[in-house]
Amino acid sequence: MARKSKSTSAAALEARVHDTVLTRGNGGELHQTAGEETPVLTTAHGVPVSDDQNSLKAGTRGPVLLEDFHFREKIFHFDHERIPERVVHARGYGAHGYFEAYEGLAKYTKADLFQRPGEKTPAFVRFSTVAGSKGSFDLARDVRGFAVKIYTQEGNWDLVGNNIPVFFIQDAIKFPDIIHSVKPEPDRGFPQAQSAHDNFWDFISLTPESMHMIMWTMSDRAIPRSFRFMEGFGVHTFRLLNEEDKSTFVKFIWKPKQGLQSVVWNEAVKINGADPDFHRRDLWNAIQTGDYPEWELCVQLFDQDFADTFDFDILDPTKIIPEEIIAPIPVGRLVLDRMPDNFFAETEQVAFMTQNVPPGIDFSNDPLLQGRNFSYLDTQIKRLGSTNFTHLPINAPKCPFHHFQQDGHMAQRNPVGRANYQPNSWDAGPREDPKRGHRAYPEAIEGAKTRLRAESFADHYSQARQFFDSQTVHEQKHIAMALTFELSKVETPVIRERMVAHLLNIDPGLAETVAKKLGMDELPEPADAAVAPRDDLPASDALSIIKNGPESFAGRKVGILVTDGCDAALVDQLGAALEGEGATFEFIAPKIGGVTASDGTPIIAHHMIDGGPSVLFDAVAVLISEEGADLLIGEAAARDFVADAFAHCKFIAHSAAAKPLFAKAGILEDLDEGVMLLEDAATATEFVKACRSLRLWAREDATKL
Ligand code: HDE
Repeated sequence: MARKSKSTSAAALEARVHDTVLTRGNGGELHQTAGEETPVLTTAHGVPVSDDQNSLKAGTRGPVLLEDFHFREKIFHFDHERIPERVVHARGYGAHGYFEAYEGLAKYTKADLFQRPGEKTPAFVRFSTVAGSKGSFDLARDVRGFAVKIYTQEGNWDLVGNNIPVFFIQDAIKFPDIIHSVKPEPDRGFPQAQSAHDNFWDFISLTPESMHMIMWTMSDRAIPRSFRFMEGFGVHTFRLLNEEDKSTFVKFIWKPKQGLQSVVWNEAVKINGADPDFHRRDLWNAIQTGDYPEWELCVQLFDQDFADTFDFDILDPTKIIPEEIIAPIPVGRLVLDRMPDNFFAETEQVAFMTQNVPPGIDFSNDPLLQGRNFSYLDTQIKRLGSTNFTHLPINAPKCPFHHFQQDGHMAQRNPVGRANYQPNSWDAGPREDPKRGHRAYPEAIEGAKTRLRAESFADHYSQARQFFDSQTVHEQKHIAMALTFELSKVETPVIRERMVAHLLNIDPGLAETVAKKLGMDELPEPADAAVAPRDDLPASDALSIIKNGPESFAGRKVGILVTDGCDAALVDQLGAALEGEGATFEFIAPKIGGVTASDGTPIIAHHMIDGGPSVLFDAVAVLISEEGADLLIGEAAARDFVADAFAHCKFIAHSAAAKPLFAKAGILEDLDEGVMLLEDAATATEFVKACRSLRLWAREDATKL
């Protein structure tokens, strides 16, 4: 005899219309059928559905009938759920918030959002990696996208930036090439989300203009600890226009109130395995717990006279203007305080476009920016499938808007009335406003039509060297290690050599270290330089992450390893000290069921040890009992927990009983002032204070390159 699945038992079906009935499903989970409170399941056309567990068949064991319109519609829609992922920046994570202007910028720009200090304008931000597919891991070595949409009262302003202020190429015509080179190689379909392969380094080694950007992507900027701890840059020079149409050049920078912080490469590799969603989980947790991340929008303002005297071309997107030359001025703040209700509807369907600028903001002739202004519109049609992507709530302006664009796939707003053109005789519909409308800066342009690159774009090494010179010793070491790692994955020796030839123009010491680590017998000749690299550009502190860390440990997270019998008072004292600082903590225990502390209180674990490795935390505490230590010394994950925290230069608090675990993990002999014994509230506070510097970098000195 045929059996019905349990969830569609006769009782449940009978109760469907009037009662809410809970029945046990096949997996033992609770299923709910519709009652007075619960809405009735319908088809997309609104027809109520009687059974969503079984398809319509001829006989209980017979074939499924084509007539089953509910089944067909459900599968049809499912088959079409995916849209093309973004060709770049496919993996991203977004949040809502607001922008609040400070005083001061109104004299430079008539842009509406800067006119009323203190007023809040809604905003949506999407952070992303560039190279990886949508399902790739968060901690790839990569540039991070930092795209901001501000829904101003004069239209949407999209500042589609990155966490690095320069770019690989000077002309948009090279964009498909650089991206093809970094994406999986076309014959083999790998590697995913990585630049460490021949094609990428082949292209880079043949493209000297990339060298400045390469210094940034090989630095720890490309492995941020959190989206919350990175800067954002508009990259290009833009223009501001005031009421008199006076133009001021501007570069935009987002500075995180939380300070800068990155991970180290060995940590990144492990985080990708332990939690591929590390960055999105971090943003989700911070916003859900009310710890809203905040950035200040800063502007570097300058005029044509400065542009004419600046050592580099302000239209060249491979150059920065050091903050020591033009100080960034804070002109507003961005706060992220709400996660989207639905990832697809908002984060996936949001369409950022560089060409979305309100009156008062205008473009410069940066050839990368000009190319982007075409690409971003074009790509939305491919991705979102219709010219009407502006009808989606996440993309629609929040100010009144009127135009005669009509029809097309999935149009949701259609013109009413007779007039759908202008001028018309019906005195109907919107008209342009020469004063209020967006006007381009009337720059006088003349010149021969050519495909030449300006000579002022020719210096490819000086700022790369300046960036390297501006790093701390430890950061310089990380750059050398990153280059060595990446080039070690390159199988073609000549590509490695070409790269070392470029490095010789940036920093001979760096070139020698990398060549030695790669096992090259001799150094190549330095690469031909179109313009001799300068060595007189002063170091800029703003370029270092370590010099721009946080002032407190707020917003950071400690992993506390506990076992049965752990000292309850110590756990409480550490918890209180962390909360006092605005930091959070999670418990890691041998079993997910948790442990019982010395005073008999239960501690609920967030992770078991394999699920909560120390790489997921900014600092760790090992507050275990003697019996706990006996148990943990036999566990590889527990030994890794402390060995990794130590190797990654993290601060480690511990109970006296933790020593045998340190011994087994091979770090007992090397313990330093960053490994701190917790005895009471005072030592807990000392530990949290020490954590403010995030890492004890001196520990790294023991690691020889
Ligand atoms: Fe993009 N870029 N890009 N890009 N870009 C895209 O647009 C492009 C560049 C950036 O979270 C695409 O909607 C060209 C620089 C971000 O949705 C596409 C060039 C900077 C995002 C595109 C550049 C960026 C994108 C793919 C060279 C930093 C993600 C999907 C001229 C200033 C936005 C999309 C989001 C996305 C083109 C270079 C930032 C194909 C042609 C420089 C943050 O239109």
